[in-house]
Amino acid sequence: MFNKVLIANRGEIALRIHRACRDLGIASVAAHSTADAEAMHVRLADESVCIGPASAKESYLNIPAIIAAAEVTGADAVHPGYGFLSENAEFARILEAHGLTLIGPKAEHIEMMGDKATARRVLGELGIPLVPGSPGIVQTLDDAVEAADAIGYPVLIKAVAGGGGKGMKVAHMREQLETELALARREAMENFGNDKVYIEKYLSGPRHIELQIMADSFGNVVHFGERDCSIQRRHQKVLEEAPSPILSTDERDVLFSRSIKALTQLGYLGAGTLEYLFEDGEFYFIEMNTRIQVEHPVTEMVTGVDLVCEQIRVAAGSELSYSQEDIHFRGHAIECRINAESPETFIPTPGTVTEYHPPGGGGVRVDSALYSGYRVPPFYDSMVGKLIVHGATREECIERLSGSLKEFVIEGIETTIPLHQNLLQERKFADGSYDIHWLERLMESG
Ligand code: MV4
Repeated sequence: MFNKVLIANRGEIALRIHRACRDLGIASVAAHSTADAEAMHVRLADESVCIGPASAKESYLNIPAIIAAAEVTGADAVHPGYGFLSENAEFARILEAHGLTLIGPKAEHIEMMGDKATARRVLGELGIPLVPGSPGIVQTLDDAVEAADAIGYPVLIKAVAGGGGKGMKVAHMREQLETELALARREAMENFGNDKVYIEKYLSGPRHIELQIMADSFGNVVHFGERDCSIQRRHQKVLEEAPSPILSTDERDVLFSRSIKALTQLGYLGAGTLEYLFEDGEFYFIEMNTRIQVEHPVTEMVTGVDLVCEQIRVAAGSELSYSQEDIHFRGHAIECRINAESPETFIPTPGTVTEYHPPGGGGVRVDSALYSGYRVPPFYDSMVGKLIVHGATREECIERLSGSLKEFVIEGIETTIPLHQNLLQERKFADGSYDIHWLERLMESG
């Protein structure tokens, strides 16, 4: 096992990683920016090193500074959390060249899944169901027309380097293809410095259902069930739940066994998430994430497994602590992402938290690095906490969640807590019949 882990992240996930290290008897090092000198995880970590100024580019994305921090503190491994360098294959290779272990997948798999067209091809070849689409990237307008005619309109043009919906354009008919192709390419170039695109059949009202998996270096791959992440706005997830309220056991079993088989054949290592769209009773793979995700706690609540501890164990070369038969699913969990934003306009609201009182009680978990007197800096993502609630049934979970939101006091800054309170009152949420566009349309109409 590692002696010391460097945490190359901030906020609630940095604190989450610190706690996992503490539970495993591993010392932690907080590598932080000047803006985060007063952060909770910096206070709690065994050591801390300032790696640069507030700008993420010069701190949390500064590879030489992070390597230097690991070397001067004698860390054996680096946990990148989510975002920042967590899916950067070059970072993975540089760590290895310095004799440091990345708590994450192999560089080759980070790279493979970072190219969405390659991920699609490889997982398709391994028997994962795909959305009908172009065989690979589309080079010319003729290629695009040919692919779109074969699969039928509407089609979606996607950037291979994509994510977050950038460089994604719908074409409803052949006449729109040239314009939308050019727009998608330009947006992809501006955002990712790569204008390669591919084409898929556009699904009009799917659910976003993802599968949590974990693999060790002995060839064992297990799954921890699915999360339904369909409640989103502008490609930002708002609320996630496990299990999905709409899946049958049969639909689950087929998907899970195929996913495990594919990742076993791939020789995958560490935590991973297979993202699927689900429409009319069918699953279609879209992307694979090679990191621990924001919403991992809902899976932890229904399985009782500490996924970050498992991630650290397998990175250190230990065997997974669970075989598939040891993983049991109990009840229902929902996570509400709490952002320092106006609940109406979603404009970020950094500033000082004057009063902080998190909810508690059985089945209630709060992952947040906030405290009374903490100043939320304006430089980073606006998510300041997650409220995760478990119940024996979905109904019990929603009741408990509603009470916990009422209990939650964050004063001095506006947060999205009222948005969640309103969301829970909606009939479409209560009956679980929403799709990925539902929240956005609700907010436009209201
Ligand atoms: C799709 C789709 C419909 N059809 N692919 C959006 C971001 C990227 N990760 C994948 N995305 C989508 N891919 C096909 N073939 C609709 C979306 C999509 C979406 C997916 C998941 C969660 C929220 C979404 C919001 C808008 C569009």
